[in-house]
Amino acid sequence: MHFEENNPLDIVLNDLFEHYRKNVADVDKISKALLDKGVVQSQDDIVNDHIAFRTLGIPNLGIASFEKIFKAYGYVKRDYYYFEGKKLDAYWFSPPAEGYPRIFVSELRVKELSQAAQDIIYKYTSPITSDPVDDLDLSNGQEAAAFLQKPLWGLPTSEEYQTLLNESEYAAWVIYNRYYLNHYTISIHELKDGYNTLEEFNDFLLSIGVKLNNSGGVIKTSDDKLLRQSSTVSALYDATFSDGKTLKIAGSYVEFAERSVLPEFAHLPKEELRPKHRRDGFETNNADKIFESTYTTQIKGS
Ligand code: OOG
Ligand code: NI
Repeated sequence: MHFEENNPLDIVLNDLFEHYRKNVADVDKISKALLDKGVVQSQDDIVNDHIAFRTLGIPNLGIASFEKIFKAYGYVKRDYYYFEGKKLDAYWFSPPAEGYPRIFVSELRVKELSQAAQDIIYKYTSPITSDPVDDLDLSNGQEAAAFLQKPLWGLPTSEEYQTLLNESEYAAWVIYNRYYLNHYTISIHELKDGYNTLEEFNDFLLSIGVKLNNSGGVIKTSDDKLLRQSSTVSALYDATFSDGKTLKIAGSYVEFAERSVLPEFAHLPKEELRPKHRRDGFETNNADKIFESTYTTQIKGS
C-alpha cells in the first residue's frame, strides 16, 4: 500500500502503513514471498481491502472522536456491528474513491466492564477533557499522521495491564497499543490464478511459515458465502510498563479477504470486474473470530 501523496489522506495512510510494516514482521515476509514467487511485480500490486483500528468507548474518545479524521477525508459511515461477548461496537467506513481501503473501527463498551477494570481505564483517560481530534488541523496530513502515533494517555503499570487482560484482551490491547494500525488486509481475489482463493493463499502462507488464527476455523465465511477471511496471529513484543517491568504482549496482525462477485454481476467477463461488483462490508461472525488474532488463546495455542 503506497499512495502518491496528493492529499492529506495519502500522507496519513502511507505513514500508518510505514509504522505498521516496520513493527509487524509478517507484513514484509508475505510481500517478499509474493515478489519472489512472481505473484506480484511490486508491493503496490498488493490491494489493501481494509484497515482496522480499536478505540475506547468513553467521552472525547471512541468512534465518535476517531471517525472525524476519516470523515474529513471523504469516508462515509456505513453499517453497525455489535459483539455481545467481547463487549464491542463497530462501524465500517467506505472510502472516498476506488483504490483506497475501507476502514473498520471498533470501540470497547467500557461501562460494561467490572468497576476495577473501569477504574484503570479512567485513571489514564480522565485527563482527556475535550476531544483531541477537534484540536487538529486535518488539512495538514503530517499533523494528522503524527496524531495517530501519539500516545493520548500514559502507560499503565504491568499489574494494571494484567488486570485488564484477565477481563478483556481488547481493553489491554488498546491501553498499550492505542491507535496503532491493528491490521491491513490483502485482497486475495485481486491476485493471479493459483493464489486468488483463500484455500490456495493459506497454503502459500503455511509454506512460508506464517501462523494463522484458527478460532472458528482458519477460513471465516459470511452467511451469504461471499465474504471469506483469514488472518495471522500477532507476534509477542516486549513491552515495558510504568513500573519498569517488561511483559510479552500482543501487537498487530495481517488479514486476508476474498470477496466474491455479487450474483447480479455473475454474467460479467473477468476483465470487466471492478471492486463495486463484489460483496462489500463486513460480517459480525467473521469479525468476532478475527478479533482473537491478538488474544492470548490464539497466540499461545498451536
Ligand atoms: C478487528 C476484527 C474484525 C474484520 O475484518 O472483520 C475485522 C480487530 O481485530 O480490531 O478486522
Ligand atoms: Ni479486518
